[in-house]
Amino acid sequence: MILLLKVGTYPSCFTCPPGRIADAARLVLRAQARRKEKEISMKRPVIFCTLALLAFGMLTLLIACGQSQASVPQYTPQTRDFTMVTVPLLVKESAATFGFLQKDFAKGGVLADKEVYAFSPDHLTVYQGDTVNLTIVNPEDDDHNFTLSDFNVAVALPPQAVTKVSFVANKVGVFTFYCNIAMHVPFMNGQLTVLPDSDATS
Ligand SMILES: [Cu+2]
Repeated sequence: MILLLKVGTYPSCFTCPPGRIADAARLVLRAQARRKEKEISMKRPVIFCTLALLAFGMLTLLIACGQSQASVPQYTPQTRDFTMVTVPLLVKESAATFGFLQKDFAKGGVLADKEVYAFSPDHLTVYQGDTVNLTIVNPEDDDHNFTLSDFNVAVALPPQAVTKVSFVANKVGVFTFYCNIAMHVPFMNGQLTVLPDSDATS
């Protein structure tokens, strides 16, 4: 009895003509296609907005870069003139005034085989690209020299004479200049500071 009822529930499945089945299949496919179209049409504005935002971001970045490059003024290198002098600070002659130097200059003393001289001024500051003109006065009766190895500068400073030297400060940094006469090392030195040219315009 139960079997008969079940079979009786689906009599039409076995009696549908093939044309109707094809129509039903077409309807299902069409419905699926419509659903896909709907999904795509719903996603389209999101994709468009994302692309628009990306394009806007890139454009803003390009404009900002262009403006920052355009707004940085270029530094025009200058000519910097300095006058320096060599100065005796604690030398053998000073012992007549400062008695303690007798012991300092003696063998085993803190200034044995040394004398203390200086450049004045001993700090120079320029910008990268500047031409540095130095006029160095040596008023003493001792020989000195001005050595700035980083810029290939090495000039003798004869006694009681004025010596001129020029170079281009073409690299940034802090560089030491000195007199390399053994008796004057390590006391007779100074520093040249070369600032980046961008510092001059900021
Ligand atoms: Cu010297």
